[in-house]
Amino acid sequence: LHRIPHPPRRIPLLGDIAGASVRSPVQDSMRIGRELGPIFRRKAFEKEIVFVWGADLAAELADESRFAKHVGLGVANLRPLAGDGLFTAYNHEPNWQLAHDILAPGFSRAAMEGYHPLMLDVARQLAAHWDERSRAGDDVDVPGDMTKLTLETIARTGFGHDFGSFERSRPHPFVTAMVGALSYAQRRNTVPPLLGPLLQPGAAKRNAADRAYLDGTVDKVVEARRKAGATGAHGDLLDRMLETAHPTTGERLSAENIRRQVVTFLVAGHETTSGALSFALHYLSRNPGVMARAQAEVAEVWGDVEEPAYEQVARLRYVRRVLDESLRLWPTAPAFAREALHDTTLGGVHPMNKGAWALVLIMLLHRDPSVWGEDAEVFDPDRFEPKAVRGRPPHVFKPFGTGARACIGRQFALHEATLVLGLLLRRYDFSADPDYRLRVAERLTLMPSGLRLHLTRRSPAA
Ligand code: MNH
Repeated sequence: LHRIPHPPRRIPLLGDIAGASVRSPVQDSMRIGRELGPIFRRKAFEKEIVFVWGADLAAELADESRFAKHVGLGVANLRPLAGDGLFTAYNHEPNWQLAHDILAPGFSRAAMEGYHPLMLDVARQLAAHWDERSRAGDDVDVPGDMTKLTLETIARTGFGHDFGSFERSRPHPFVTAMVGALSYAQRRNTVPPLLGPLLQPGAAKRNAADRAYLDGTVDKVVEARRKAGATGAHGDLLDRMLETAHPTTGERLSAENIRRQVVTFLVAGHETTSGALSFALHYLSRNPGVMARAQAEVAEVWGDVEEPAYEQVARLRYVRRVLDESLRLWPTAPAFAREALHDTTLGGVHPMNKGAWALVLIMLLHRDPSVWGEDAEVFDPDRFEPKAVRGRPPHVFKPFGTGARACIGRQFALHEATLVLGLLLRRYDFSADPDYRLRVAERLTLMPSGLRLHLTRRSPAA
């Protein structure tokens, strides 16, 4: 460990807490990591974490023959809520493979085509809401509305449930409880359990209430489907969870595991996509040239059809690059942890015992100048032109994690987000308040805060 640099002012017992905030651990680490280099460590109280962001070291950690997902920190802190659900399961827990095999077909191309009409419905609901705002001359609350959209999308496509988000002026209580649970899990990374009650009295009790609310919602969703008869006719994620046996072993998910999967998918299935859409809209509003190119592409690919077909979304290559570039600068799930499968040496110099782990800071990996150039901080979707992508080494763009435990919802998120951006780009020009400075809120995930945009309706034929 002594080879790995840490911040210079280390305080006995407290660790590297000078200038650190429990509200922005990722952005603090990014600042510190830039100073200390591609591998560094930070200590909060008794807990020390090794961070990695250099492209070479991160590529080594992506080697599945040497490393695997580590369930630690924020992911482990979500275990009381998400248990052995897909995201929080330990690699060795049998329910991971079982649920993965049962649910993977729910993310096939055929499944996406099936979700497409429902995704379009939700996107149209957002457009109706934004039309109303723009007619009234009001700005729109981007993260708030993107969260309404993505929550409705996963709830309706996956579970046949309508939260009625667009009929509310305030966030749905499900979202409030989820943000509470995520923030609590994040705080527990830095504040030791014994100090928690002193620093934040009542937090544990509020967290128990948030969890109870989330569980209660899940139970109602499952109960409604059981009553309606889960005949497999919906063909959605909930039908798969309730009705489908493992293709080879015939085994099924238990009722308790289904609860954990439903809450996992309702949370993982919307929060990060909402952030990705919000950052993309931020960059579009700041880069009129990019916006114009994206609008021209939508006009070319969609023509004047009111309802884009499934394939017409996949063909929005430039819009997709806008999304990729937004996820490069602000990967909304900003870190993942990797543990050694056996004793090994990282980068030829850092010995790791079996089970030792490190956290990959995706945001800094995505800004490593040795890969992305000296202008790595600049937003430029052309970095994702096929030729440019081929010129880069593998494992340098990891917004969806890596290996067997990478994101199962990647295609779902990309299809949904591309569809929505296409629809919005066709309908509006976006402009930002010139005084707005991007601020990023952290709650395990990243979300621009206070982002509002002004909309100008484009002529419908455009
Ligand atoms: Mn998603 C795992 C990022 C959208 C469901 N997701 C991961 C991981 C990252 C990630 C990173 C790996 C975490 C780790 O190694 O510990 N996910 C994203 C991002 C978006 C996203 C940036 C949107 C943009 N995720 C979605 C959507 C769904 C989803 C949409 C569901 C519909 N993600 C999951 C699940 C896992 C996961 C489930 C856990 C997979 C596994 O371990 O088998």
